[in-house]
Amino acid sequence: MSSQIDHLLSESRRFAPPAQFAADAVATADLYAQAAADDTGFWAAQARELHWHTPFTQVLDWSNPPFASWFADGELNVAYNCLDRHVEAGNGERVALLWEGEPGDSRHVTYAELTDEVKRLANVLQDLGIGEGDRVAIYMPMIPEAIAAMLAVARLGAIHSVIFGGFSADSLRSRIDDAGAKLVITADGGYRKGKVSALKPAVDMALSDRNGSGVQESVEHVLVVRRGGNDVEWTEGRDIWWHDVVPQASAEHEARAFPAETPLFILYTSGTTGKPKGIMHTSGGYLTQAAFSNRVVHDLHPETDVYWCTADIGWITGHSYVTYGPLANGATQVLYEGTPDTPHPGRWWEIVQKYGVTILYTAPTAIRSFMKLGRAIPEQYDLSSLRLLGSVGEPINPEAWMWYRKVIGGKVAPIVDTWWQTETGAIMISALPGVTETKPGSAQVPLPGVAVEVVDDDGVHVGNGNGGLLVITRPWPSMLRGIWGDPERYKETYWDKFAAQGYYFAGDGARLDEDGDVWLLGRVDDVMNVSGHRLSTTEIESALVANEAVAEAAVVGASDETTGQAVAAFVIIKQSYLAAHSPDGLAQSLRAWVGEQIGPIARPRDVYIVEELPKTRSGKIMRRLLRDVAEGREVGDTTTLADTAVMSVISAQVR
Ligand code: 6R9
Repeated sequence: MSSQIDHLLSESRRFAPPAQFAADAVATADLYAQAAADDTGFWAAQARELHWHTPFTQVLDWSNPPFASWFADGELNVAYNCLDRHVEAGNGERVALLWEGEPGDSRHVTYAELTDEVKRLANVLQDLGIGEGDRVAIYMPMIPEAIAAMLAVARLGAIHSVIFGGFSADSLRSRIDDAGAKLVITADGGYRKGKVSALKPAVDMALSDRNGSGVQESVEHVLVVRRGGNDVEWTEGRDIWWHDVVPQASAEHEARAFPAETPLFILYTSGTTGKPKGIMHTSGGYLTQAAFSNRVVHDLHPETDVYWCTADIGWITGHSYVTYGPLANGATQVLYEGTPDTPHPGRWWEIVQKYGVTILYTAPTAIRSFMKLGRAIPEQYDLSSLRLLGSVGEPINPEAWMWYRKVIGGKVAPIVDTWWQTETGAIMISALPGVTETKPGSAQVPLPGVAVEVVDDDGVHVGNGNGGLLVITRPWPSMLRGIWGDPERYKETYWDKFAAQGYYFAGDGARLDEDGDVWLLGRVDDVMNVSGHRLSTTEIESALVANEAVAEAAVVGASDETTGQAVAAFVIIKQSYLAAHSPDGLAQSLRAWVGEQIGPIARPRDVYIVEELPKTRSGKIMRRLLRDVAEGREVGDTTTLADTAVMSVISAQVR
């Protein structure tokens, strides 16, 4: 690992932005100086780019750390900022969404049309009893109605919880329960990989009395968009078709002003324990930083750019850089429903060509899978419209970075490698295109107004040339305001480790190179990153152990050429099952089981059936040793194991 890092850190290639790009860039070098002189004043100026029904006079209140409030006496409406104000400014005819369905159907939705739809929907939601502070679960494919749903909830001062469409009924239920959602907005199904993938049945199952766990109680209604055309069951009185109520509703709806700290959404993310954390974000600070970062990092010129962020709205990237940032800025963006390789492997590049996409923001895992397929596929399309490329979700290796630049970016487009988290709400570390010389593999520098450090275990700054833990040393507007229903866990997870210094602990390892640029080294806890999606080892272990054949399980993230990390599971099978089933059959059925329990994304790449697991004397599983095995390496130091022979047994079994 360390020789690999040294190799990375000796990366000496630098890429200056093209002169014309720099001349026209949204970001300027003096942003750094302004923010350094007065960071709260800097954020206040960014916040004033939004429309405030009641202007704020307070900026940051950090008198009760780690609970921050920003712009607290100001009032705004998030949906008004994303919609009505663009229409009122005369930009109603500008296209907001260039939507492309997977089968090839398409729709263009202007700002005026989207505003109209959101107003109607807001009236419908209000009639269903949704108001300030109520929670609404959204479980939808990537269709314009999904964006409208988020904005209509926000318009009412209610709180959305978007649940990724790939999650199972169980995951859906636990998230609905934790938030106490009153309403679920879903679709019959959406297109994925060439066929309709049903969504409504998962909602039905989540709300039914399965396993004797009782009928789900908080949900009163399910609002269903027809998209897939698949057959669905119907619960009279509870279920409502969108097309039966939304088009008929009034398009008059006044956006009320809400205090800046009104909760906007909860988004569940994996933690180190099995139970997902409901990360909570509020309105004014979040929208300020999402919009600002989207402008300067993506060099967004809303009048001329065609922007495309490929993330699903089920992830934070979809919240900040599909829904809120771009719409607050009045951008025109592509929204694509399906998978990158359906119906053919050039699908994305066909979309770039069709719409003349100028800014593309995607994940390293996607870039690596295109790399594997070869440059001949993108080379069949005209990608010359692309002028800026972005990367998010995991470290991008220099090889993939260079391929992205050459093959997709025509050897000229700057690449921004953006580090941030569900918790940070917005991009925290990235080059500013047009200002920063970029460096393949490094996320580089904190954004203006953002303060990060790399520290050792005692919170002491390590200095250039050294590695340690990434921390954020000053509060920022889009920081999470807590974990839904669990303020103690919020403190414990993010603030206790460096309580003396008052630093936010991100959970990532990092190094500073000789120039002081930041290189991210991955999670230091038991969270995996598979294709840019965070998965907790513990959550998958719990799912495995819940299978009747399994005695014990340990899960690790093993490096994978395409997905960054892949799930590798080591399981001990109960004797009775071992006798009656083949190991291959067991491994297959456990992979499927995890897929059903959590979702296909969590399905292990490898399931190794073993007799024992490596444990320390205190009973902690040493996952680092299992990672060595899963990555085909020489097994490391085993001296702290209770039984030092166990690793040779495991290695022999795995081979
Ligand atoms: C936005 C998002 C957060 C974790 C984060 C880190 C990893 C994200 C990265 C990156 C290296 C980057 N991560 N961006 N690592 N370079 N540019 O992905 O949020 O799903 O909460 O994941 O992803 O490990 O801590 P989230």
